[in-house]
Amino acid sequence: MDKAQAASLISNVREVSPLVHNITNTVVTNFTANGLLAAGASPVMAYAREEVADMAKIAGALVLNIGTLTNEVVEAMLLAGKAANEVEIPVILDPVGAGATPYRTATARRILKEIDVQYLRGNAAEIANIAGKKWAIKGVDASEGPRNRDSLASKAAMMFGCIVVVTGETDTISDGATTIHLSNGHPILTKVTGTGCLLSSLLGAFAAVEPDSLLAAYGALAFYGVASELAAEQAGNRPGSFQIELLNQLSQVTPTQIEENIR
Ligand code: ATP
Ligand code: TZP
Ligand code: MG
Ligand code: MG
Repeated sequence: MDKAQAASLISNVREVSPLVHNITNTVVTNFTANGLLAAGASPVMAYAREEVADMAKIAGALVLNIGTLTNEVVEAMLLAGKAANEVEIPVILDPVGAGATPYRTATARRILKEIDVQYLRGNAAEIANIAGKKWAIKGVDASEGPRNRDSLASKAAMMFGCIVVVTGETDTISDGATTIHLSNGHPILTKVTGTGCLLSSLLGAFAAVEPDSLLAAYGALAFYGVASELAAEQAGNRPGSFQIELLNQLSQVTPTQIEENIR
């Protein structure tokens, strides 16, 4: 993967300012909107069955996040997803808490079956549970295991016909044939809720401006990982300060800083 090309994608996001339609959870709505704005994208949250198809059709990407599901939200996601597929914009699924309850697992699988999803982004336990493997999950937080994330990501990618992004201390991106790793980021990301959800929405912004799916994912993860490292440096071991500083760094980090720090 070309590091300079991946690092330059944030400039496209800032220039194009793609509209990202999010149907997300009630915990992270405000943080996600602020994170997208900081990165230069244009966020909208729209949930009503009466409008989701129309909104998806004018967006550059659609992000579906199952963090606080209800049946009404599931219906809205399916309507929006079908509209997004019609106009061929990328659909990102964040299967928050899949495996914690049968409802979450079944809903994630249903969306993958009924909608053409371009990216599935979650922690290892969420991806494993959707793919039919038992992997402990505590609510929405992954429990780390020694198991093979490469094989998990590539098998899930083949199973669902999409790009799978498994995040954690190391991030793994796979389309089933090619598997890429990044080790940017900082442990303090796990101390602020919604940092995974925001990453999924940023993936939408990058996919909206870059048709090469693997490159868009690599660019989004590098951007987020490097920005979070800079934010952690500024904030010290203080999650409250980190949350604010992450927004600052998402708006400030340059392609050169990203390229020099991709790991
Ligand atoms: P979880 O609920 O398990 O925290 P999540 O949906 O919040 O999952 P994460 O896996 O935490 O998503 O990923 C969000 C971001 O945090 C990614 O950029 C990832 O690289 C980073 N990250 C997560 N854990 C670590 C860690 N231990 N060290 C460095 N970066 C991390
Ligand atoms: N509960 C339901 S959704 C949610 C919580 C705590 C937010 C999860 O955010 P993330 O980004 O997966 O940590
Ligand atoms: Mg996290
Ligand atoms: Mg998550």
